[in-house]
Amino acid sequence: MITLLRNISVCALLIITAACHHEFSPTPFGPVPSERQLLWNEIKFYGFFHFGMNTFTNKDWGLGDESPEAFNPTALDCRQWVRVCKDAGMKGVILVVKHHDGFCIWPSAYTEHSVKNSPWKNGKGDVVKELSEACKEYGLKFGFYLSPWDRNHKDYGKPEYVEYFKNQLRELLTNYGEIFEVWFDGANGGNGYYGGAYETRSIDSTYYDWPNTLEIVRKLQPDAVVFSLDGGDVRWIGNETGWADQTNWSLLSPGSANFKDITRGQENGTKWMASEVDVSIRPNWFYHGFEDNRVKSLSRLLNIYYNSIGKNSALNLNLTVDKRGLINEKDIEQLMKLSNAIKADFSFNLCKNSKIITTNVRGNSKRFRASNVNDGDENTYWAADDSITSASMIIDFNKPTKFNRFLVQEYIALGQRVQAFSLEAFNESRWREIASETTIGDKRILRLPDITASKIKFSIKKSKACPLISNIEIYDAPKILEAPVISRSKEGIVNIVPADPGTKIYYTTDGSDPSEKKPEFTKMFYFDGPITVKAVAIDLPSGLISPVAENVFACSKAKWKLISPAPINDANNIIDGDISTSCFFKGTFPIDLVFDFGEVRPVGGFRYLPDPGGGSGGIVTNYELYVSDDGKNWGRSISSGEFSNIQNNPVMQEISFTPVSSRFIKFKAVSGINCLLAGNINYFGFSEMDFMVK
Ligand code: FUL
Repeated sequence: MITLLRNISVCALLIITAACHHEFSPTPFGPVPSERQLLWNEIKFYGFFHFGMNTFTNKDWGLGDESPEAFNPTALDCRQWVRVCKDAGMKGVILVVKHHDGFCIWPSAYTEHSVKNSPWKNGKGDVVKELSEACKEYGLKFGFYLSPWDRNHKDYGKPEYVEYFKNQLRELLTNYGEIFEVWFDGANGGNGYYGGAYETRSIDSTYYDWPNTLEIVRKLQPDAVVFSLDGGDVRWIGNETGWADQTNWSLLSPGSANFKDITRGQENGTKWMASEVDVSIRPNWFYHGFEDNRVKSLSRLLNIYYNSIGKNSALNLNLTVDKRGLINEKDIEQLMKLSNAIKADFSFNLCKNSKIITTNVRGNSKRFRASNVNDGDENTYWAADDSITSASMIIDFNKPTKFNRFLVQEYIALGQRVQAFSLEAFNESRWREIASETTIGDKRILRLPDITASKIKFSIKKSKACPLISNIEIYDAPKILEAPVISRSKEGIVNIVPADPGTKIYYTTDGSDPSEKKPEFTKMFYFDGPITVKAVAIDLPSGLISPVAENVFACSKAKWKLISPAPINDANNIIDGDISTSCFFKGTFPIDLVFDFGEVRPVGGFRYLPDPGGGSGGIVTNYELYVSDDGKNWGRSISSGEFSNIQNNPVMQEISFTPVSSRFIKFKAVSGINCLLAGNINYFGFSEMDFMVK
């Protein structure tokens, strides 16, 4: 009898507990991630590979008329690519299998424009196969980028091409094992070869039949996310420079979202669409030897890491594979610096042994206790009661502790909730606010100045529903120094500015590496001719050294003048060697910029940097260049072309050609984009024009 009663009461208790658990469990709020979005979320940091026809033609966008004969890597080794990614802490890779030029790096059954007609492995090679197998071997996820825009295909713009595109998609989704992400580029339509037509073809948003095209992915690879704003699961962050906004909602109403919404997400978005930051380790996406000295520095890469992964985004970092078919050594060197710095920054979690005290625990239940935020398990979380939309917790170190990183995560399976949070540090018997922020999302990492405190207060100021926090980590990351900035004015005055105050600068002008043993830079100097300046910043007390900064200057621009057209502001801004100033013009395309070098000089190339306002400043996409001895009679153009991906990636464009001697030069901006229309007047913004004058 007693046993029976005991059993009955145990049962009752179990029922009550179960009921309570049910009652206590927070319900999802707003759109939540799907199963495949949650799987993708775990991958977070992955490598992007742009390798194809452009690698061999030295372009970033091919026109589509390139010959498959050109594709011939001499030592391709996809296992090297995957090993590098794995060593760097990446969990997956995305391969560009067909870029806008239409060349397929797998032997597609639907075209002759592929590796099968290249000399590489006598036409028997398949890069997609080699890379997907290497991924399997090393345990990394594999995904692909397939450009919808195809400048090679004769039917591009017609329904036949869409069938071709779908067939290729099926091929890729069927023959290469598990796929984690399918990347569809938004760059679509324009001029191209198109089977010999050499014309401009535009398409509208319905052209690719996205609902049915996406259905192919859903059916063949249900766990793969699609990177696309047209019905996809993951959204582009809106730039190719490597940053997400401070405020970043993983929600979007895709149909009605404007550019700003794409960057920041939408607080009341109707669909879960977390962001991916895609950025290249070099200025452009494909390998170009002339960029070997422009691989991003450690400090830039770290900024990218904190501005993507630290701001509720994934990071898809592009590495360039050179003509050998190997990731270039320069890329590996910088990537490894990044990976070591990440390891060092997150080496010891100061939160581990601290006590966590909170003002509210949901239903006073152990299941939602505050210590869930530092139990190392992202599936447990601290939750407040349903009525609570602001709450705080104290992380007690028990002794003064120095830190400079704060990492926090929401339990996103039940929705993104937090709208505002702050941090306070307790030191010398008072609380002081050290950060006031907006969204958290899956992961937010704050980079703070060095702070010493015995306690930290983390307060959620505003939340759409009761906050659910799964993880908090605190670190004391080592310092790194940034490279100094070297510039030369139009008049030939060289200046070097340290990025970190208090550091000393040492420099060279003979090409050798700068160090403490070389001259210290104490004041600006004049140098008129061609010169290479290298510099480092050194923090003498700690011995920390910055990366080497290098700037190669041609002849000074002291005698240069912009002759026409008359700009809206100071004409010197376009040639002052200072990229922080811009020169604006009014007009319509084509617009001719005529420069006078003041004397006849050999010119071997030019650089063009649009105003960073980009969208509002007007960007030139196609140009022609002419020279003249008198500024009146211009011969045939000595160089012409397109700045292919400049809209998404408005970096310095650098063009070289066989040197010609001349006194006057005309840069004809043939066409462009994003020129702010005021009435029917366009504005063009040039940050800098530079000619390689010897
Ligand atoms: C852009 C393309 O136009 C670039 O060439 C590059 O592939 C980048 C990832 O996406 O839209």
